[in-house]
Amino acid sequence: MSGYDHTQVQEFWQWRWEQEDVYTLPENATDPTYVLGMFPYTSGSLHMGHVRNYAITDAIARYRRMQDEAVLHPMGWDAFGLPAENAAEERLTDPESWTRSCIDRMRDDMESLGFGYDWSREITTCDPDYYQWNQWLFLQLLEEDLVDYRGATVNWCPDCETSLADAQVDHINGEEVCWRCETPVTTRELDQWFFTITEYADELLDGLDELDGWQDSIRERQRNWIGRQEGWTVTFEVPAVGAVETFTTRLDTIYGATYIAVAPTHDLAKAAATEDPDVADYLADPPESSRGVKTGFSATHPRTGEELPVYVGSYVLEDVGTGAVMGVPAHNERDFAFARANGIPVQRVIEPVDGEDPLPDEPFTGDGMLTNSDEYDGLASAAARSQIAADSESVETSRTYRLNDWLISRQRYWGTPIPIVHCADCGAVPVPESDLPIELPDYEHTTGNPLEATPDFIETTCPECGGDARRETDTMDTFVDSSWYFLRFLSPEYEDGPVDPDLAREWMPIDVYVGGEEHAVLHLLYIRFMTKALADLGLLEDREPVTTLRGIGTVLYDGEKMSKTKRNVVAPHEYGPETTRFFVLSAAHPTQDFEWTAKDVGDAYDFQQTVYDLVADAADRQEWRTDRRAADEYLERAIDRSIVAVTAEYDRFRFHRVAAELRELARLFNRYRNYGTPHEDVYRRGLRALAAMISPMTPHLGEELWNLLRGEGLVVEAAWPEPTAAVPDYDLERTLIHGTREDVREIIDVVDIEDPEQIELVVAQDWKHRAYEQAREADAADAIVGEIQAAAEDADPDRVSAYAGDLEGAVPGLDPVLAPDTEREILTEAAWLFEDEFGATLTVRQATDGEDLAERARPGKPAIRIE
Ligand code: ANZ
Ligand code: ZN
Repeated sequence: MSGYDHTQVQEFWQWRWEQEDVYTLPENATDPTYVLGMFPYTSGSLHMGHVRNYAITDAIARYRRMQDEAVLHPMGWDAFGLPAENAAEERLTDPESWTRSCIDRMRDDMESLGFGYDWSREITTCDPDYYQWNQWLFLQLLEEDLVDYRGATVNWCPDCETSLADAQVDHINGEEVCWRCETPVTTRELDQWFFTITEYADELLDGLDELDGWQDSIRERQRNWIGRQEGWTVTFEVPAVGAVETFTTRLDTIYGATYIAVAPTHDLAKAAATEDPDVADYLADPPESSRGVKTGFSATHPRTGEELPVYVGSYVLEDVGTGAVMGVPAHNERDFAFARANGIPVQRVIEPVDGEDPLPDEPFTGDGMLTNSDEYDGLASAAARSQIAADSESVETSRTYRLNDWLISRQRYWGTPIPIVHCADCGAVPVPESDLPIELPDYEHTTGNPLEATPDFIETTCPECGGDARRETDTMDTFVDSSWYFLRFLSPEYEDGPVDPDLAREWMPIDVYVGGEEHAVLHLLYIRFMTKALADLGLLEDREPVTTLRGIGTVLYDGEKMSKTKRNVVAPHEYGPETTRFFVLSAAHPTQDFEWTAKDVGDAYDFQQTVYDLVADAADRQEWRTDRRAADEYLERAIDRSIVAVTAEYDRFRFHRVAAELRELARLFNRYRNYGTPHEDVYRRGLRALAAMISPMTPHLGEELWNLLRGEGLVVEAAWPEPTAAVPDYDLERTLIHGTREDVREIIDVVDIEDPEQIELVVAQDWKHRAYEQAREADAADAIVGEIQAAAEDADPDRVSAYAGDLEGAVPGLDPVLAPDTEREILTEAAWLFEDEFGATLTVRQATDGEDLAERARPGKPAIRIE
């Protein structure tokens, strides 16, 4: 028998798949199952995280195809982005050439791994054919008022020389750093383009409740990111200047407000700075500490009429609430620290109700009972909030969000040009649709934004007045490219819009979307936003893009994430592509992190060899049996049980459990063929089922096995195996067999039986089963004795009440068991396993009252005698 030659087998089957065109989804397919892995950023070659991600989607796609579903399983390239520019600078090439060579390498990697993609739908975001639709979408959103152009303080990475969205700022050791290069982030004031995603804040938040197919952890992170807070705005008049609006969630503390504080970028702060150099200094370099600066303004307390000092405080965030707060030092930690640092009085207005007095030196931040609050004294916090709101004209209920508008401007070359022209007379003018795409010019090696250094690109005429104008040099955040790419896969050639609306109606949403947990917030929020916006444009019907989402864990090496910078990368090919695939799938639940170990990879390799040997042996076999024996009945049922179990595990994406099931099945086959001459039909069916069930995880091996077994056609197109008989209680059957074999082993071991000859299994009497079922259905222990006695009235009352007493202690929580006949049948079929393992003959019978084994037999746990 020859060994399994991975390389040869892989090349051959890849060629066959291509020849048969098995992965191309016909354009007229009705409602295919859409399986998508987050498309890769084109950074070089595939890493282990990619392999894991795409092995999962590929297994799902193959499994669903064998379930007779049409499957859409495409792949493409997230090809724009800053690293391409950096790489181009380092290697003296240009971003496009570098990106294209990465794509070629990654596509080769994917093909050698045997991922079954419909390559006819391949998309690349740096193709003008693709990014023209970014520009088109920008114009549509602009028309819908979902685009804003405004001066804003932006996070700035001095190293990448570009602005960063909030979510691209990482926090390392309390410092804000760039997500790409970890350079500390500074700020800049720039005119910027935004998508006003905040318009959808409520829908983005509320919609999460309906997304049952998403992990709770991801939904929770989105909720926190959107950060909706219900509260009130309270307006304080500022004589001579106007008014200041503050946002609070604790209106009940209003009588404790002893000052007003505004963010350094607040209008009031700017106004104060023009008159007061101290304030101007403060704004120029706002401190990290609680130190504030007092302005000359005062604000009138809307309830007491008192004049409160107005401060500028860097702890007040410009983009939270209104960028201004009423300071209540007695009941808020940050306000307390600020009051301390700036000599502001503290006024207590809430008493704790549980009697515990707060320390005099600490704020009390809980709800309680009002004091020092005029007519509201004695009210509880919650009641006081609604009462004060109802009584005060200057108070409005209000919601605020942590979510900000999506800043899409990047001051870089390698991205989609924003289709805008700046005209001295007409302002920012959108480029007419007919002029799209605005293509990127050739790359210039410069510092800063290469587009600024390309006069041919910049100099243009105004679409409105025809005068001289300047092209916008900002390009779009690459998250714009990926916010709708899943739609382009439906109709990659469509020319009248980003997607054919008829196909979108039928094929969307994505049925299963799989990707790294690091995208739990940004990317997944942006695709949800874009879907809703496109629905409002009339292009889509669905308002959510993804039905079932799986975020996947990380592959670790020595406890650390495998990554290029850590130099602990194992290339997918080191152990052979299919072994790598099988290993990453069988190592852990998809959402779990797991450790790469050479031993586990070796096991994955060996298992493929084992399965191959089993099948090759059967293919060569001359001698078969045709009469059916108990062992064959057992095998038949065990195969059915495996099919049911494996199917359930695939449905839940638990590939590691599939692998465990298949290992067990292979062990059983091995035992069976060593036990005696196999029954041809039963054994061949089992091996074919094994080949089919392993093929979503190891497709090349699957084809090879299928071929050896003379299966019809290709396994990738074969039907998923079906059980011959229903096995609703397959797990009970297994528990019974495993448990009983375990018990026999233990007895032989404990009693130290040298050479067992006879094993007798005695199944519990019918009345015990009936009593057991009564007890199992009872939700409480009391009163079951009577019911049990009624259920077992044909049996000896003393025995019944003794058994009822036993059961009473175990209610509730009795495990389900098989009916006595089934129990006997299953054990009888398993007799050969006992004989094989223990070298003894096995008999199975039911207990009769009076014999001593009958006392010990329990439903699901036969009495055992060994001689
Ligand atoms: C008065 C007050 C009294 C507040 C009190 C709290 C407790 P949390 O605390 O997370 O629920 N706030 C509002 N806008 C802010 C801004 N731009 N920068 C910093 N802080 C701001 O968030 C709500 C509270 O955060 C608000 O309620 C406000 O302080 C503060 F005993 O108002 B509170
Ligand atoms: Zn003009």
